[in-house]
Amino acid sequence: MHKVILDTDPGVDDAMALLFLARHPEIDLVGITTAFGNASIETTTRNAQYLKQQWNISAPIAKGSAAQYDPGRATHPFPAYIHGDDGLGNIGVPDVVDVPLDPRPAHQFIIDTVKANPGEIVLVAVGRMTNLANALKAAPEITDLVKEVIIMGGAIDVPGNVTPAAEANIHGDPEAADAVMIAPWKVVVVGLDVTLKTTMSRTTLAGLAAKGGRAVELLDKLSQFYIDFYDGQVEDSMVVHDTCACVYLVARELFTTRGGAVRVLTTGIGEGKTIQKPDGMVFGKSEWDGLPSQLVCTDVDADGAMRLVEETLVRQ
Ligand SMILES: [Ca+2]
Repeated sequence: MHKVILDTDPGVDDAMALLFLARHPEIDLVGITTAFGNASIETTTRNAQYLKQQWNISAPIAKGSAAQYDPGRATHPFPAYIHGDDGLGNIGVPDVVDVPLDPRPAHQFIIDTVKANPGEIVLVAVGRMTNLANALKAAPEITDLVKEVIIMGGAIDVPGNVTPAAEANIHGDPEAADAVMIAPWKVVVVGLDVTLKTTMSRTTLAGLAAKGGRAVELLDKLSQFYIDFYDGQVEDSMVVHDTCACVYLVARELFTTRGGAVRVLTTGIGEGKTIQKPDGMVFGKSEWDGLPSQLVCTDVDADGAMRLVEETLVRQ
């Protein structure tokens, strides 16, 4: 059984990831921590509460930071044109959802849960890395206690999606992402190199909704706005970014990986770019030297991954 904390900014593709984790039989979702990114922290937290309520998810929710890791960094505008003004495809989520929050801030929830389950917790982070970096800063000893960190973010050998250099989750808080990459724990980077290959068509999603009950019907409804956005890139389909990272957790044999230290550029025109120094390649002295070797995903069996996603979403 994989004990997982999902750090998330719901977010349409976050919603699918949450349902995947909740329905996969080998995953024990022990906590949900919220990040800002697809929308404000108020909105993403309310959305997590709404999805927990609608999907009867037992895991507690802890609200994340409203500010970047580096307090001097200005916030980028939220991408309402991708996820809707409400962050869930403009389906009319109530302003207030009566689901209690854990009293602790997200980073403290992460620290306490990791310390209570030494060596067992996998952190799956599918938003900006702010909460993970705050947890590292407050309790650096957790690096010895976390089993693995799997992130959706970055673009290693491919262009970014918010600039030619940078992917959105990294670009939104680059100092936080760099802190996560260089910490002495095991990080797996599931970035655009692979997530752009995992897509789900509107027709497939509708078919899943027809056999997956009310939970998948809601997922289908809230995904329509996002599919409309992605229609220019992949015909009548959505890119399954965040769920792709969750697939790695249970089916890593579907992925090709490469080891090596990873750094994130925090200034200049490449701000938010993720760069790996592949293990075994020889360079001159660099800012990658002596840092932990992390795994980046360079390829995926997309058909196999999407079969697993489809099977899992319709489990009752
Ligand atoms: Ca996300």
